[in-house]
Amino acid sequence: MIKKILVFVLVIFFIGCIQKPITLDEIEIRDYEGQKLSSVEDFRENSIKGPQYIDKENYNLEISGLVENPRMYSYDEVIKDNRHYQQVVTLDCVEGWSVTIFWEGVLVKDVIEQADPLQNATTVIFYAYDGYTTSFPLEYIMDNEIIMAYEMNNVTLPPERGFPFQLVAQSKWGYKWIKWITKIELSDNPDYEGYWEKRGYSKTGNLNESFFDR
Ligand SMILES: Nc1nc2c(c(=O)[nH]1)N[C@H]1C(S)=C(S)[C@@H](COP(=O)(O)O)O[C@H]1N2
Ligand SMILES: [Mo]
Repeated sequence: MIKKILVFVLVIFFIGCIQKPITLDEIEIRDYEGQKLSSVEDFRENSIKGPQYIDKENYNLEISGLVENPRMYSYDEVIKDNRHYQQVVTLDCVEGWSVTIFWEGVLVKDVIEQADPLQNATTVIFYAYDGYTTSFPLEYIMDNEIIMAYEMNNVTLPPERGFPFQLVAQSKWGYKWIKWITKIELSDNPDYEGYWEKRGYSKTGNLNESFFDR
């Protein structure tokens, strides 16, 4: 009997020891399923106020506006409470450079749905730590698999690349790929204009269209 209990306790103990591996050194991957990737270093830093350094411990992501239950999430909550998605997507800047990266993130729609959007919400406005903003029709977020990335090429987003989250706005120009996201607001104003949109860039930001609309 004693022996059985001892074996039982030992088994439980060993199960407890089998945990997720701990990544010691984050090593960037440079190809994915045969496709060559760009490097985290290949970006040109041209953000409106330069790199932003966000402290993970004091960070909150706010979901507000036309929602039934406005929410605040910590960095860990965003990552732990949502399913993870990976995809290779190319970011094309209007300045003529591009980078192809293996992204990992959470679906924006999963994050928004927990706040229960109201019927009259038509628009999703993203805000960033540096004052940058951009917006999308709600359908773009809901009908596509749009992620907010926390890793690129298997490494945590560096501060320069938008830590904690950058929007992977597939099929949109780079200026729609907002970094350092702090707030997601649901709105009924389809005419909202973000930072570059106010300065004449197209509101849709579709890659297959010209980005300058006036
Ligand atoms: N918060 C914030 N996000 C931003 C920008 C910015 O200035 N501030 N620049 C945008 C532009 S114009 C591009 S091309 C991409 C480039 O990403 P990178 O700065 O990581 O290269 O970020 C976008 N996201
Ligand atoms: Mo850009």
